[in-house]
Amino acid sequence: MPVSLSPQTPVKGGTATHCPYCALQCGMNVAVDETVTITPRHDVPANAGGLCQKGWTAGELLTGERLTAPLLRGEKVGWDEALGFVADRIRAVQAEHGPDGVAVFGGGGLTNEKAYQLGKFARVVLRTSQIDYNGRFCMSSAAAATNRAFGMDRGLPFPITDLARADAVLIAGGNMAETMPPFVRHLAAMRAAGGRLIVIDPRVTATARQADLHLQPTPGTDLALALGLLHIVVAEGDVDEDYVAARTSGFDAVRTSVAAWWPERVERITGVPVARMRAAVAILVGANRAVILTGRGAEQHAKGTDTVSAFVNLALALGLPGREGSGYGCVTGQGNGQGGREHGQKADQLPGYRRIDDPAARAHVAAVWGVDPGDLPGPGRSGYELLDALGTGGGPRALLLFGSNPLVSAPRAGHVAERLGSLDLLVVSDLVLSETAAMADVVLPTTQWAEESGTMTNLEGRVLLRRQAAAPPSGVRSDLEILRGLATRLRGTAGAEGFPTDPREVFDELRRASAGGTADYAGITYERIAAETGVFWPCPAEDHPGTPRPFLDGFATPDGRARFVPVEHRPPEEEVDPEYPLHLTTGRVLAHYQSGAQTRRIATLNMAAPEAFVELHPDLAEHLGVAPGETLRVVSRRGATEAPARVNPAIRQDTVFMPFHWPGVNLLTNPALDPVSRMPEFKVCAVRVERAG
Ligand SMILES: Nc1nc2c(c(=O)[nH]1)N[C@H]1C(S)=C(S)[C@@H](COP(=O)(O)OP(=O)(O)OC[C@H]3O[C@@H](n4cnc5c(=O)[nH]c(N)nc54)[C@H](O)[C@@H]3O)O[C@H]1N2
Ligand SMILES: Nc1nc2c(c(=O)[nH]1)N[C@H]1C(S)=C(S)[C@@H](COP(=O)(O)OP(=O)(O)OC[C@H]3O[C@@H](n4cnc5c(=O)[nH]c(N)nc54)[C@H](O)[C@@H]3O)O[C@H]1N2
Ligand code: SF4
Ligand SMILES: [Mo]
Repeated sequence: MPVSLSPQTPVKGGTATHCPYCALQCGMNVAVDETVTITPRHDVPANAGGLCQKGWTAGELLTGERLTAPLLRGEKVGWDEALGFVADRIRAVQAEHGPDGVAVFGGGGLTNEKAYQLGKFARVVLRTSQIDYNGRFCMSSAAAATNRAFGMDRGLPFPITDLARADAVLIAGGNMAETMPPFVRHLAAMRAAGGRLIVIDPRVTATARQADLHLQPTPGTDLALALGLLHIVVAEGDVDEDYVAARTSGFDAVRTSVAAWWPERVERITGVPVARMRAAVAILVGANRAVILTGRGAEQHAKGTDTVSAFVNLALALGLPGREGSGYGCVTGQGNGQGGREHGQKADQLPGYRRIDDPAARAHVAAVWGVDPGDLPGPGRSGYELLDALGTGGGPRALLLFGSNPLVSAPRAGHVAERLGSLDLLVVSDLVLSETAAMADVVLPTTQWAEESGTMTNLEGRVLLRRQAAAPPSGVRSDLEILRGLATRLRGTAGAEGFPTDPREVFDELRRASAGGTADYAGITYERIAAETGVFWPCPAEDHPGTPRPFLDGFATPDGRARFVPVEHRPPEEEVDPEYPLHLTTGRVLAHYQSGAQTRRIATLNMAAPEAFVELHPDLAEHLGVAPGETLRVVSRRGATEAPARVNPAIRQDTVFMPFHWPGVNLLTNPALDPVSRMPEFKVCAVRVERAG
């Protein structure tokens, strides 16, 4: 039976769909008449009847402030004029600078269909290698480390409901109580059944407060901590030798490399007492089933990939990955952070998680696209390197941006603003006039979330159907329509044929393009997703059940064994010194999402969290002579920003924390990049804090 995607479908309580925001992709019903009513779905295991504040208020996105006409240098124009202008300028830039003169930047919030089409548009219509996306700032370190260990990057390689069955869960650098509140239900169920939670975070977060054991390291020292935990496991004879022998390779080098990381040395680097490290190991070793998770706190560092490898090594030594109820997982962040990193908006990637430098992958995808493999460009620059190159000598002169607000969210944002400002052409497709859209030559107003249909792959690797629940306002077009409009103007009607606007048609092509790849969606259909409440990839055929736990029988490496990777600790790129004596770390609060472009326009959320703040310890506040609420100036080598003080004993004395949902904090952050993943060091840089004025 065909699945209805129409907003008119009379579904009791509204249309069954999913949240516009994070990777939990909570199921919700959206009912639209004069008002929008949102109720949680109970049939989606990730949230099972729960929603957070952002989900409950998401209806305001549909009724609130919104772009409804294209803007050309700030003036409202018709679509024909806007798209014609963009196409003319693209032609002119490429005539002068070649195909790579035009770049594309995407986002992990885009549906699979959009992410796929954006990658295809870049390679087939623009023929540019210069495409990357904001997932580079998000999941790239975890992805790089799990690819090298398991041969596959599927955030959680098990259903989220497995957490409730664990005897122990360790979370390194994740604050789910604020970033994915319904996630905590699974942890609470685990604890209610006697399981224990360990949290590693420099702050006593809402999540850490629910933990049985909290380790509070100096920012940027998780790698040493993970090496120290593995040292203890080895020293105590607690390595699962049978598992290591049967299912892994490379342990000897790791065993040798952790020998030097005795606990007292690790305590000196991390500030975590030896007794707490031993307690953490005792909980993990004593557990029948255990799960180790990492979040951005451990990953967003210039050594994020090695840090994740160190936690994966720990999980492997304990025999966890590929065992039912146990494992290692990275907690994906953006709504389609998982699917968005599989289908080709990444600089080195083709659909199905294929590598763009692999001749077989190029041949397969080129055949689906009806082009010559030799015409596909090679790998381009990574996210920050792309932004950094804009408008420079050999860099792109034009940028098309879909689904990101880098003026607020990119590191060293002052420099990024300069680079964006030096372009010959900046085009932004968005629903709202984000800070980045406000500086664009052309703004294209697009449909959002509940106004269109498409698939999203949640943090479990479960492909979901986000159904249209409302009619879009007149004047806006979907990203798929925008891409077709540009393809028509740049390649003629024949060239635009490969750019349909019906998401289902795009998905059917994505299935073929991904077939045989790591992220194989060939057997997934809209009908199956609807009937089965999501299908786990890989799913190579329509009669294949999907793969909730891909590593049970073997890992996705050539020999089926997981690979230990020896790694060494190194300090953050920027260490504190007398001039910049404090660590700045950054992250999220419950009420706002990312750069805040969407949530700062929602009244209820603004009331809950009206402005940025600087969280600092009472002792530090006293030392600086700062009163709660007083405006502080925070200065790094790259910039300065001001925000009120929030004095809180829940943070280390040597560290201050700021959320990045408002412009400001990223003026300070360090764009030092991880050598493998090209992830910027969002989570630690050196600052000084002064009283403003
Ligand atoms: N409310 C809300 N929820 C969101 C989002 C949002 O913007 N707002 N965004 C979504 C997205 S895209 C993502 S990626 C996820 C992110 O989800 P999380 O990873 O949970 O979020 P963060 O707040 O960035 O970082 C988590 C924690 O890392 C800690 N931390 C900082 N430095 C370090 C360090 O050096 N080591 C360790 N161990 N911890 C450190 C911080 O104190 C923070 O509590 O959230 C998703 N959900
Ligand atoms: N200091 C610091 N900086 C960080 C982080 C941190 O922890 N600390 N975290 C990083 C992380 S993990 C992430 S994921 C990034 C996220 O940061 P951004 O990439 O800026 O993400 P958003 O704010 O979600 O921006 C999405 C934009 O796309 C628009 N949009 C939403 N849906 C669609 C759509 O379907 N089509 C189009 N065309 N537009 C759409 C929204 O309105 C919004 O303007 O920030 C990173 N920056
Ligand atoms: S936890 Fe994430 S998906 Fe669920 S309601 Fe909140 S923002 Fe939406
Ligand atoms: Mo993210």
